[in-house]
Amino acid sequence: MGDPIDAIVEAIASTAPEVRSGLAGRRTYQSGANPSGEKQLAADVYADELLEDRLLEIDAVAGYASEERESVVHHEGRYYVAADPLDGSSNLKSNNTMGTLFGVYDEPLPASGRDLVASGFVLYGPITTMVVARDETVAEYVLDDDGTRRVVTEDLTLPEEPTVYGFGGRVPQWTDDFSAYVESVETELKLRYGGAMIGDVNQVLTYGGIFGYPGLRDRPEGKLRLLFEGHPIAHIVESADGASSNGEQSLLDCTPDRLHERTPLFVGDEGYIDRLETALD
Ligand code: AFP
Repeated sequence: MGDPIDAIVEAIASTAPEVRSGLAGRRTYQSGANPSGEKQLAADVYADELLEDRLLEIDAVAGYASEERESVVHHEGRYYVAADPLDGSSNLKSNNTMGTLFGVYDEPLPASGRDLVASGFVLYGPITTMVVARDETVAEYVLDDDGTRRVVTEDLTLPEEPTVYGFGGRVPQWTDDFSAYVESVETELKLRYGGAMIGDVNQVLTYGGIFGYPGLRDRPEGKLRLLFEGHPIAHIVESADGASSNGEQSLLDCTPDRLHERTPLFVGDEGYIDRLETALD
């Protein structure tokens, strides 16, 4: 039997051409909402069902959970996959970047970030790329239309010189401490915020810097989901010699009580993350 984690990564890579070709006809909202109360695009549900089908075909997959469904679908196996099938799907209407984000856990869900054995994302930009983190190494691939994965960077690490930043949430909703921190950052770095975390974090992986979605005045828990967004993106950035935080500690040291639990989320250059934690202390 081949490497089960590689089989999981390959299954996700192989859905990419079908997801991409299925987007144009699925830009309308379905009735109903996901467990976080957000409207679901037809594309969200389509990508979710495709991932479920492909992943549950793999013997080693013991469970599949996603941002678009209430609970874990259980199966015989060892690894649990948690996914955000279409991160940034509200960008589909305006034809901007989106992606698929996933984490592979070695424990039943919800689990700690330290139980991740692999993570990654597929980025639907001008081209389709895939980033995979495993064994403290991050690799970047280009995905061809037939789903073939070609490695372009074998050991991706954050550039030493940070150049970009991006923070979510409306400015009046930022706490005073966070606003003061951003005032210092914006004098040093260039703004890059596109509304899809995967696209914005790929800016940070490529040019160095920091991305975050803070806790807000009326929503101290923030917007993004710890299991489906926080853990995998933290695992990728920390494996690329960067850092992550919920404002106090690494996101990988956080264990959600509920599947769809939200968290403040920050990833990027270690120096900027340290300064953030000091500012919010
Ligand atoms: P959607 O998947 O609903 O488009 O949300 C995208 C996202 O989860 C994350 O990718 C973005 O960083 C963030 O939300 C954007 O939130 P704002 O629309 O509040 O900027």
